[in-house]
Amino acid sequence: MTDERVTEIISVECLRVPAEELTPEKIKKKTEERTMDESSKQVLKKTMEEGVETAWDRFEKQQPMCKFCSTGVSCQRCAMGPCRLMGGDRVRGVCGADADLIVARNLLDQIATGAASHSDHGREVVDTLLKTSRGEAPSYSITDVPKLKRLAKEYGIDIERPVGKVGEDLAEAMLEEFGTLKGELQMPKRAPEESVKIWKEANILPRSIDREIVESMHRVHMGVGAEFSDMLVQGMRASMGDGWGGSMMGTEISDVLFGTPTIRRSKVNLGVLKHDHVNISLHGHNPVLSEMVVKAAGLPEMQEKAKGLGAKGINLVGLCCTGNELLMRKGIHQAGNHMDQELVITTGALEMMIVDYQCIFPTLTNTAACFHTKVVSTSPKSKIPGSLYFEITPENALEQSKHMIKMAIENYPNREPKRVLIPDHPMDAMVGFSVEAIRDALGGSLKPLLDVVLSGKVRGCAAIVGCNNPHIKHDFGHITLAKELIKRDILVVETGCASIACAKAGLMLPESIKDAGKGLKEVCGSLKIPPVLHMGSCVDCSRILNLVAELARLAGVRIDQLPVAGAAPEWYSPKAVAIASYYVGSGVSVCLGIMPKITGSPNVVRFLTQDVEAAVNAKFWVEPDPRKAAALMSDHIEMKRKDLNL
Ligand code: SF4
Ligand code: MSK
Repeated sequence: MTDERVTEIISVECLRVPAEELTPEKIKKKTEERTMDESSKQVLKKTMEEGVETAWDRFEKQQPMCKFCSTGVSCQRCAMGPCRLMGGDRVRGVCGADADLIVARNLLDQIATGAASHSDHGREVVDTLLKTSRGEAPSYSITDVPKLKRLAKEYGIDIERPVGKVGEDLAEAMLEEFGTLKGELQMPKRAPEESVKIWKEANILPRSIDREIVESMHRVHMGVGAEFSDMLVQGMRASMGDGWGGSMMGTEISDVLFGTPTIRRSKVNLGVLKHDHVNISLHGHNPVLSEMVVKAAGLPEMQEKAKGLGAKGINLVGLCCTGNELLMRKGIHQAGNHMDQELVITTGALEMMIVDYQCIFPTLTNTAACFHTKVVSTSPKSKIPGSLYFEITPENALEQSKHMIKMAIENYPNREPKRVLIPDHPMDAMVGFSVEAIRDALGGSLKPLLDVVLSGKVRGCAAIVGCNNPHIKHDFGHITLAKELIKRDILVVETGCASIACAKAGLMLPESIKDAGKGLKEVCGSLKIPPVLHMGSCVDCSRILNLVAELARLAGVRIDQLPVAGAAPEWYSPKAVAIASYYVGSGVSVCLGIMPKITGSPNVVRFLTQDVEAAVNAKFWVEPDPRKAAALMSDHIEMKRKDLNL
């Protein structure tokens, strides 16, 4: 390593499973059982033929999973334990905690983790705005000035001043809200007053972003929170600080810095890799890094260097939510979602995977060690053993990106053409449906959308969000649920890995209206848009909050009165738990496809699936069968319509 900015942490080995145990029949069967996506199937088959270990293999090795952990009744919160509630006369931990408390504490811990992850990401984005506005990060610029001014106005900032000054004041006002002494956040005020009133009464209006997360961690300490329902309410308050605070800041300020997404065409699935290009994938969540990598890759000197080593150019592809950010704003092709991350490397055609943070398997470097791929980690929060490490800050991001790209180009001659498998037929997709883009497509207001819902042509809207999880066949939950909902004339909006699943299945093409019900077909057909709209990454679940807030205001009702519902059919992440909690807190009922680890406490289950409704007019359902989930959501939407006399 000649460059001092590059550190190779340690070397790691290729992890292998004994390929000889698998007959062609077994490989075929496993492939069909594991994924629904045709491009993923081809490469997944290759992993088994070559014996490259994947998360599916590790999932199999973990079976049977611990029943105490699966039901949430294990605790290792203190040194008197660990404790497991085994039934009989062993129904309390050493400290005396019962199942209700242990389950509620574990769930609160998860929500706080999810809220912290999103909000820390949001803070980094706002910090980049601050440095950009002060001229300390010259590679970045403020791209959407009108949006900056709209936000500044919302925060009571004088906008009749130079853009840099407005940006600086807005960034400071937002950063202050992470630990504000005001006792409230600004952006929940976007919701109808009547909704905010309910949140106040339910005690779930966040006092600051960090405070709710810290208090959650305090409450889970042994000997603090002892009342399980109090713990769950605190979880909802912390999640509201994420949805209407940290995540919303992440989304809004990413738009200010990098541009508000507009409707555009792109391509998705593992077939977006190219045989004759240097392939680099960008994986994780934060666009602060990836935007600079895109900039650096476009420099003529980089393209020339690639050509000098026999490639036709540089092909950047996205993965997971960093990919979603680039797809929405720049139309950068998307290679796949969560369960595709090892498969991208297994194509044998990837020169470099650059990661920021969240949802990155710590064994990606082991997968890369089976091929010529280099993995580069970039955040001090997320160093990965076996990766190269280029620390990225707003001040150095462009320079560091140039170094990374040079290394990726130099790795191109190391590709082994005989081991390359790039699936054919990348799928086209229409993406970029920010609230602003939807409004523009409708002629400047969301009123036409509200009108078709009120008239009944469109029965309502459903958000499908969240991850992949080997507990369920890859992409099956997302695709099946979306198809079932559009058939029932329900418009679907999506973020995160759910959106990539449906894009890979062709549901984000205007032509997919053929699968929609009559009313939705007519509405989407006249607008030439798909019945499943791509709204971005996981932090962009806040775009969906903005959408429902605006629709509710236009209709003159509360959010919980709208004919809408949410779903996370394949969730795995604590961030998804936080998202589901802030949707329910905001008044949107949510159907989970995977049971959270709460069944050890019937009281916690009852609270979340029934009692919470009395406070916030929304609740959770859990339904692993996406067809049944669609029926549940559709019935709920029809009930809301009836309540509004529609
Ligand atoms: Fe056991 Fe209580 Fe300690 Fe948990 S907090 S490990 S239940 S003693
Ligand atoms: S990447 S949080 S697996 S959506 Fe946002 Fe996908 Fe879930 Fe990560």
